[in-house]
Amino acid sequence: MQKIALITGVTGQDGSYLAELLLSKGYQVHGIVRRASLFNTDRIDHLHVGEAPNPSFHLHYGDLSDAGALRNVLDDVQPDEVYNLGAQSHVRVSFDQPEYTVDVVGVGVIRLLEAIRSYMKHSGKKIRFYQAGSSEMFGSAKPRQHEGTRFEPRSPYACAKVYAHYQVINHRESYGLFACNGILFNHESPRRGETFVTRKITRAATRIKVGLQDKLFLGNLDAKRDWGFAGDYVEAMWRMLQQDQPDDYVVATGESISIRDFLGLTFGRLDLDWQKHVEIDPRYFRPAEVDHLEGDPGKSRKFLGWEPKTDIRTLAAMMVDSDLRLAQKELVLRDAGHAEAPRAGYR
Ligand code: NDP
Ligand code: GDR
Repeated sequence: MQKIALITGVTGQDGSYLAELLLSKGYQVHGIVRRASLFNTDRIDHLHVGEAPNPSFHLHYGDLSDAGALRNVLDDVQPDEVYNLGAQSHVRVSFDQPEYTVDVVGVGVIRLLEAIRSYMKHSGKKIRFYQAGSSEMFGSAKPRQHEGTRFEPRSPYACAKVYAHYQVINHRESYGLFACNGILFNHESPRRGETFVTRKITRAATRIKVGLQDKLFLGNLDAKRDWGFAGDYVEAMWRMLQQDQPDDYVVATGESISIRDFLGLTFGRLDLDWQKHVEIDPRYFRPAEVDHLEGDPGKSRKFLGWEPKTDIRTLAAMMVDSDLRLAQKELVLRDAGHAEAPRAGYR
C-alpha cells in the first residue's frame, strides 16, 4: 500500500526537501499551501508543474489559523503521516508580530492536533505526527544542548515553539497519539529564505563578487549557531516516524561557529575580504539575543541511526556556488538592459 503524507509548510525550505524525500520513497505526498497575492510555490514548482508533473504530488489550500480547513484537508487526504512544518519562522519578525506568530506557531499546533484527534476518532484510522520544534527553545541555556536541557526561550517565536512542544507531548500521553518533536538546530541550503543570515550573506557576497552591490548590512556578528544542511535534516524527520515508539530528538551537527566565521568562509571562497563590505545596522539587532546554540545529536545517532552528511564548510560552499550562478544570471539580465531584480528583504 502506498503511504500517504501530509505536509504543512510544503512551500518552505524544509517542506520542499521533505516532499522530494517522501516522493523518492514512494509516498503519495500532499501539501498545504496558503493563499498569497503572488506565487509562493517556487521551491516546489518542479514537482507539480511543467512537462512532467509528479502524479503522486498534490496541493491543497489551507492555513494553520483555520481549524475547519485543516479538518477538511485531513478528510480529503486521509494521511498516514502528518509533518507540521508550517510557521512564521523568522525570530526577529516574531518580536514585531508576536500575537500572529504565537497564533500560527503555537495555537496552530493545537488546531492541527485536535483536527487529527477528531479525524482519527471518526475514521478509525491512525496517524503519525511530526512537529518541527526548534533549538531556539533552548534560548539562553548553555551549550551543548540536548533533549534533557531546560528550555529558556528568548523570543515570541521560541515561546510559541515551547508551547507547541508540550502540546505534542500532551497529545501523546493523553490520547496515545504517535507524535514526535524534532528539536532541530539551524539548517540551511540554497533554498533558505533570503532574510535568514546565512542566505543573506551568500546572496550578498556573490552579488558583490560580480559587481551588483557593494555593501551588506548585518546585526550581531558574535552569535554562534550549529548549522547543518536541510537536505540531511528532513531524513531525520522521516526516521522519527518510522520508529516503534514516538519520542523527541535533537537533530544537530554538534559543531558551531559565529556569524563572523561564516562571513570568513563565504567571502573567503570568493577571494573577498568581508570586512571591506559588511556594515552593522542596529535594525537587525534583536530585543533579546540567543548567543550560542550547539546541539548534542547523540540520541538521534543512537536510536535513529542518523548522521549529518554535510559539514559547515561544504554547506557554505554549496550555498555560495549556487548563489554565484544566480548572481551571474542577474548580471546578464542587467547588462542586457533589463531591470535589476530588487534585493531589499526587509529583515
Ligand atoms: P520557512 O520559513 O522556509 O517555511 C515556512 C513554511 O510555513 C512556508 O511554507 C510558509 O508558507 C508556511 N506558513 C507560514 N505561515 C503559515 C500559516 N499561517 N499556515 C500554514 N503555513 C504557513 O521555514 P523552514 O522550512 O526553514 O522551517 C520549517 C519548520 O521548521 C518551521 O516550523 C520552522 O519554525 C522550523 N524550524 C526551522 C529550522 C531551520 O533552521 N530552518 C530549525 C528549527 C525549526 P509561505 O511559503 O506561503 O510563506
Ligand atoms: P535564527 O536564524 O534566528 O537562528 O532562526 P537567523 O539566520 O535569522 O539568525 C541567526 C543569527 O544571526 C544573527 N544575525 C542576523 N540574522 C538575520 N536574520 N539577519 C541579519 O542581518 C543578521 N545579522 C546577524 C541573528 O541575530 C542570530 O543570532 C532560525 C530560523 O530558521 C528559526 O525558524 C529556527 O527555529 C532557528 O533557526 C533554529
